[in-house]
Amino acid sequence: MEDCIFCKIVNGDIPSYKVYEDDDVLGFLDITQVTPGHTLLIPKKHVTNIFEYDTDLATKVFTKLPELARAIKAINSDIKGLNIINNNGQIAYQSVFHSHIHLIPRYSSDDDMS
Ligand code: DGP
Repeated sequence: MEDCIFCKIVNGDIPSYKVYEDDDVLGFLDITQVTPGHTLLIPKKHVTNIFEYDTDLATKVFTKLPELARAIKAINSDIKGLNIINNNGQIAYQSVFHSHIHLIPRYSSDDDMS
């Protein structure tokens, strides 16, 4: 897709800090960093959101989550948890219309429940 920011990242036309890559997916740091290590996992193939996935693509993308989650957690012993968020459609707060999954590490310092 010509005007898609994430397609440009996949193609190397826009720089990104890559944390994971294989033939089907790319993981890179989110530009806004809700917490340090906030990562986006995307299919390299342009699909707008979950409504355009077929089973094969869903398998290729979503099965990578546990491995990527563990890799992010292993970076820093202060990471105690992880939010996984996937917004689909403008009404659901999707702002970039190339499907992406947020992995947001949660640190001991995030704990306001004590
Ligand atoms: P969402 O609201 O779920 O569609 O999240 C889109 C995310 O994409 C948002 O957290 C910021 C991130 N983002 C937007 N443009 C860029 C960019 O050019 N580079 C990177 N690394 N992230 C981007």
